[in-house]
Amino acid sequence: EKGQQQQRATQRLLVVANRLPVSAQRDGDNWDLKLSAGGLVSALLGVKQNFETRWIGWAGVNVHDEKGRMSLTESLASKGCVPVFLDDDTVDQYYNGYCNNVLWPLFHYIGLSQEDRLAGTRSLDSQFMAYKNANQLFADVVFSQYQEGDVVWCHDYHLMFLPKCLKEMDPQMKVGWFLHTPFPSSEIYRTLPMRSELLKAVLTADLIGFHTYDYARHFVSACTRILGLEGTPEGVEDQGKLTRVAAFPIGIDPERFIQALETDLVKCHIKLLRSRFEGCKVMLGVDRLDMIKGIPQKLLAFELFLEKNPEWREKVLLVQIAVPTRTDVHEYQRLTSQVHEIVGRINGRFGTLTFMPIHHLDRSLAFHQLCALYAITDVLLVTSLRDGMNLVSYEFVACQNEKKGVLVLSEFSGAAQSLGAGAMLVNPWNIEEMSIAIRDALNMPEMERKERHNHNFSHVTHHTAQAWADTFVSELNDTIVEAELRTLR
Ligand code: ADQ
Repeated sequence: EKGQQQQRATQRLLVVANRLPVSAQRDGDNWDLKLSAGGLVSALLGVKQNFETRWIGWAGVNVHDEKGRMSLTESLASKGCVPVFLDDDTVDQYYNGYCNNVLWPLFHYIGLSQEDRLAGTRSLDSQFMAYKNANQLFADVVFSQYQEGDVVWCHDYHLMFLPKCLKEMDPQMKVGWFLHTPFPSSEIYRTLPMRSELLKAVLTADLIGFHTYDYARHFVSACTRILGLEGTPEGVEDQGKLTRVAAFPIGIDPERFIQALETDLVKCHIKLLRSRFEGCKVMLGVDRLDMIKGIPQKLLAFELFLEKNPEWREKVLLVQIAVPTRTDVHEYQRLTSQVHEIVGRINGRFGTLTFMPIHHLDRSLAFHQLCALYAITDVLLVTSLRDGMNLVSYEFVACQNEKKGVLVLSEFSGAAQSLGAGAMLVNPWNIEEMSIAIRDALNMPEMERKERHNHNFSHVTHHTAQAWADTFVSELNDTIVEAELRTLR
């Protein structure tokens, strides 16, 4: 056992995701590298302690000259990162096209209009081809880094073909795949034209992980209904070969937030915000500006709340931070204008010369600002229409040990399964129900707030990112690769 632990302590983990944890920007002959924000990055930074980690992925820039590619590769090496280079057409067809226009909406139950979907089918074949080619490019880079004994962990819907490409290159390679989004009901999944090929590719992995038991069950039933394979409590069986499928709920690094609250910088910012919002309850939303996050629904619920509860006007404000993403996609531009229009209307209806009910920011915040905002908030509103997990709710809980604020949480987020007992669960499609939840959250007695918070805090501090990664990788280590099994037989 001890020897095994020692072996694991020095084991190399190759983490493969579409995006590297750093974004690169060119400055002449040099590269400016910035740590990118996001759930996956913060979660995986925790795993470093137990494994020697190497990251493989796209750096978010297209580099056309060999000199530039070499210098970027060199700069990234100092951060333990290895770049995959994609050309413009691949980024357009694989990333904007197949990943973001096909898989992302489908996995989040976002129905495209029949017209849009029909128009999309014309380019679907070439996008799918680009998707497979891009996955092969990732595989080539992984293979160039791979040493015997390494474990390879593939992430997310961008890389469903990667396990297959890797196993074709080396059947002995230990390969795991984890999905950060929901996996939809098989009734939704089976409308995808390439449904079988994608499932078969994922099934070549040794371990397949999801955030919740429901997503794992949806995946297994897609395999049984579409591929005719056998689903077992352990996973999916194909002619005696079992692919393990299980739930591994992600977490955050709570200490990072708890310690930040003790720093002078955050304390100073907390003071500033408190005096700025004095005499007012603060509600908060922190989301990427994405259609899955239910931002318009949240705003409409707040509007209805103000309409029905005039005694709360000028006594509560909503701070909504919405980081723009995928800004070149038409649907996202439409969402931005829709959100701006609703915010304008509500501020126009309920604002006064000295008070605006909604503070809406279209930008990302620095870590210390985010921590301070979480700490002074009375009610956090997470109204996702679908969300794999939702780490914002975890981060809020980590920062609320003093205030013990209320978490209003969509029942369609993965987090509803882990924080459901402490949060107030809502259906984001029911605007009236949400407006009542807002009122009840603002009026909740301290005793109840404490009880609910303690429940959530205990979960967030016990189910950390580190524990998530350790569990996944150690289970992956324990799987017996099919090729090994054949030699044992
Ligand atoms: P996301 O959809 O990005 O992640 P989430 O899990 O909430 O959603 O993580 C967002 C991260 O970005 C958080 O760490 C948050 O602090 C940060 N962030 C958001 N807005 C910010 C802002 N304005 N300024 C600074 N930082 C900001 C995907 C899935 C989720 C899943 C994660 C991890 O969609 O369902 O939980 O991956 O698996």
